[in-house]
Amino acid sequence: MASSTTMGENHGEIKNPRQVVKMLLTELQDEGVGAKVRRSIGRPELRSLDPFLLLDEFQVSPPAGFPDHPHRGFETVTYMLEGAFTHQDFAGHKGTIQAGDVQWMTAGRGIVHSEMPAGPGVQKGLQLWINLSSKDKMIEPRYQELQSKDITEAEKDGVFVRIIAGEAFGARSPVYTRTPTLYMDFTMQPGSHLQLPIPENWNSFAYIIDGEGIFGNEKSAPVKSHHCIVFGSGDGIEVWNKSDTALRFALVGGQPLNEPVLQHGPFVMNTRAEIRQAMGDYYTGRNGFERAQHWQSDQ
Ligand code: FJE
Ligand code: FE
Repeated sequence: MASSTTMGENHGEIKNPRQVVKMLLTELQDEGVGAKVRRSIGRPELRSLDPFLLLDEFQVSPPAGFPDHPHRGFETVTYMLEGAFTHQDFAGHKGTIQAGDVQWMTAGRGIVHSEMPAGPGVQKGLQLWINLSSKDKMIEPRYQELQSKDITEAEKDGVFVRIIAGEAFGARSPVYTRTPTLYMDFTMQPGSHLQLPIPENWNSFAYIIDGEGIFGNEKSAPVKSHHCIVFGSGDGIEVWNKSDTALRFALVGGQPLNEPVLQHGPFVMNTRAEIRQAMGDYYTGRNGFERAQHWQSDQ
């Protein structure tokens, strides 16, 4: 084994690159109150990609936003691309995330919050929903918040990466992923080539933010912005930027939970009985939703 590698980790050599098995172009749809999102994971053609439930690229100008709403049974990861968003929750947790910042929110047994643009004009970002395993669905809520300056970055041969979760080019994110997940923001310069290992049994997808790239097979057609591509099985991914502008994309991978997924809007549980319980708990203020009844955000 090469001396620069960590024991047990594959740091580059891809023997069986994952191929693109699905591709879809996202379209703007209405969500929240007056907000617009481009949904990839979570739409009818791609209900979920275990453990992922949803990926929205959101673009929101005041007064639109996502006013007071609950979550139970999963995590939301908000990554700002442009502008800023303010959130407030029913336990008094507040904050504003700016371009490049990440809020990793483990809703667990229950969060009620608002997510609203923090300034005038269009505010943009990505929101990913990651399912929690049955044993973690009712844990205490938790936040992991990273400012842009605290996000691990690495660079290799014209490929720049911001590591939101997991490991790339020997660098690692400090984020704890309860459901094992990798989440990268890659920028590839023209002419660059990327190989990145992803554990064999994980599901993975990419969402193109800017530019165009060739994924999986060097001879395939380039994929442009606002497309989501799902990778098949293999030990990693290969990407080429053969265009004359930078390519930016989010890469997400995760270990499937292989459990039943019952979703009712913002409640994601394993059985219908647990969904009924979540709705009842929210309306009656129990089992983690105690503060829900008398709380209202001030935005
Ligand atoms: C939600 C409707 C919603 N995508 N992207 C129903 F709008 C939401 C929701 C969001 C959301 C929030 C942000 Cl900041 C970004 C989003 C949907 O808040 F959770 C349900 N259930
Ligand atoms: Fe939310």
